[in-house]
Amino acid sequence: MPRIAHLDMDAFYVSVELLRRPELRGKPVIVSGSSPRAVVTTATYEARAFGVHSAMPVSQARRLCPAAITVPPDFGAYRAASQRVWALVHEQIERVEQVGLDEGYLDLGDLVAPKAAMRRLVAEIRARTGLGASVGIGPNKLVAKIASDCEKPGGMVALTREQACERFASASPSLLPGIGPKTAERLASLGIATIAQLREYAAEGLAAVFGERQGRYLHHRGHFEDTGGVQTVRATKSQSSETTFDVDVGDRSELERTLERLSAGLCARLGARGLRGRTIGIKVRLDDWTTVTRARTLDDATCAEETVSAVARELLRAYAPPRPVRLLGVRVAGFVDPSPSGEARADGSGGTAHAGDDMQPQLRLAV
Ligand code: TTP
Ligand code: MG
Repeated sequence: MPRIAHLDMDAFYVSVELLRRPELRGKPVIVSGSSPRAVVTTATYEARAFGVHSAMPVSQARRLCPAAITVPPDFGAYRAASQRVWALVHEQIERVEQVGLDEGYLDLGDLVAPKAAMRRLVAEIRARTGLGASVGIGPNKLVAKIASDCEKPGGMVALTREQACERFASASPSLLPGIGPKTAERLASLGIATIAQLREYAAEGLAAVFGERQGRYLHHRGHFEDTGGVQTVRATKSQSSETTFDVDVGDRSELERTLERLSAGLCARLGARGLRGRTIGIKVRLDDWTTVTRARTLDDATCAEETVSAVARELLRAYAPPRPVRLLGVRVAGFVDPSPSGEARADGSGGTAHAGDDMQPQLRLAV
């Protein structure tokens, strides 16, 4: 009996843009920044028909679809639209785990007609916000997530675990969240190119190659098994801030100035949320995409800009990037007193914390 729904807004950022630019409806539109390295955050389905997709460099999108109209991102508008959408969801469903601005899991409990209820919810969202959504319903989060994606836009798909196994038997294992390109490659080298082959592969064989834990995880994924429930409280584990340079930077003092700027923004956000952490880290991506992280744990938790900035600088000096730097980030983790006044409500009253939500667009954009 299906009980969990995954709701994901259709072409979210660009659909929000179309609300105030109705003349662009039906046209290929992409939302992206303007730097030389900007990537597509999202595109209308009309642009996707040309092969344009999220995370693609804008230059490539232009080649594929010269007629595409580019709109700059407005994260404030996306956040506001997201809040309107999720307020509507909360009106109808008690247990909700919002995962990002545009997606989340809904615990349907013992609703008698879950699909009809979800149709009503999607219609309500469309009527009240003008935005479309797709919903997948399944016995667990994994099935629900895959189901919400498979008939976009406007999808409404309910599947049992067995139906999911059958429907996606010939799909690549990388369709499954949690199986990235590297894992997919290693699976392929074992002769596992489809989800059915993953399912049929002996669990011990996977454990021998991937280790006990990951082997078991992959085995379960292949069977569309997932034991994680809908989490209504998400603890903030870390906060970070990062930036991609328009041109790779080799100059140490410029890198250090950037760390200072990132630390200042990050600490302001931590302070506003009442968060203090003991672990301070940096992330450095070189021009050849080598990505290195370094962290240090202090005796006392902090959200002080001078401390975070100083530790970040020391970590950078100790690493001494051997090549020009493409991306630089600062992170604070190991919070001592998690969000006493923040959005995470520990009383189970159904509040969702949107830890890092406001970071997500920038992080994604920073690719
Ligand atoms: P998605 O739900 O992945 O994409 P989407 O809503 O645009 O399209 P659909 O769900 O119909 O396939 O992501 C939600 C938003 O997150 C998206 O509108 C823009 C942003 N985003 C990025 O900024 N970069 C990315 O690489 C991705 C995948 C999304
Ligand atoms: Mg979406």
